[in-house]
Amino acid sequence: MPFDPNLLAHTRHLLVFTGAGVSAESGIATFRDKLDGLWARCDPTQLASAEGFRADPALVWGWYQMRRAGIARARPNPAHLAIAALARRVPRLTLVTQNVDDLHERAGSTDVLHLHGRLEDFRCFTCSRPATTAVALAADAREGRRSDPPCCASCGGPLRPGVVWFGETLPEQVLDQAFAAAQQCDLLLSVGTSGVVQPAASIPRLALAAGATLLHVNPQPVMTGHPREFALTGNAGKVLPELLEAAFG
Ligand code: BV8
Ligand code: ZN
Repeated sequence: MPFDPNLLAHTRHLLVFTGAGVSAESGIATFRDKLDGLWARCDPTQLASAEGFRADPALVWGWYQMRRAGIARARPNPAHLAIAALARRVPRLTLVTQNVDDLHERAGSTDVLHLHGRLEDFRCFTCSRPATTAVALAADAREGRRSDPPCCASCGGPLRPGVVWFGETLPEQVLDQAFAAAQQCDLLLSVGTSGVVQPAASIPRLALAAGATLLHVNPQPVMTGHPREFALTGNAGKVLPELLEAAFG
């Protein structure tokens, strides 16, 4: 049965849950996409880990520098803009993202809950003291190469990106807010996620269990067969504007 856009038009509390796919049409590679260049033979779950950083800080820091440069060049795409527009059309919207880029914010979304942190935050790997972006970016920003991380001003340890690495716990307060929204929303719009990474991937299931309707937007099949689960198959940059048009005219 197709999704009824009236469910979006009449939602009381909409939870929008996004993954790497929402930034794909901005040119940002997803975690499913093959890595290239220096990192072609690397496993992203290794690179995005404390072990990976400890083993080769310059390789991991260089990977984040390259990703940061790509995000700085990228622009929000129509999917980000449609999600920002939704906040002006529904009574209550909670935006939870697994992404570490700032494209939702640059599209106009506010109060974005970043489950996996943000690329533009930095802290010391040794003493966890926060570091300013300026210090971190002053480091050699040659793209696509190994690059030694800058040193912490107070203990001399290497700086790391303020993201949640595999094997690290998610920010508790953010996760609690996301779980609470999953329990309270009546519609969860899941955009561009493969639903592989835990515990983030449990959020849509939590919403379904609490009685919400779940709508996926993804070019790939992601349905799990629940009666209140629907999918719009296609790229978010095309599907979301069409969905808003169908729901709000
Ligand atoms: C933790 C920041 C435990 C870094 C990221 C069960 C319970 C708990 C943990 C685990 C568990 N099972 C396994 C684990 C361990 C692990 C995990 O989930 N591993 C996976 C690989 C199986 N989880 C963790 O380690 C988490 N930590 O639970 O700690 C713990 C407990 C106690 C004490 C200590 C520790 C931490 C996970 C966070 C990792 N950090 N990001 C960085 O970015 O560098 S996750 C990273 O991968 C991304 O942020 C993103 O969230 C994720 C990739 O997922 P997606 O966003 O879905 O992207 P993906 O590429 O997979 O899919 C893209 C989708 O888009 C596709 O479906 C595609 O079809 C679609 N698409 C493409 N184009 C478009 C599109 N859709 C729409 N439009 C398009 N145009
Ligand atoms: Zn330090």
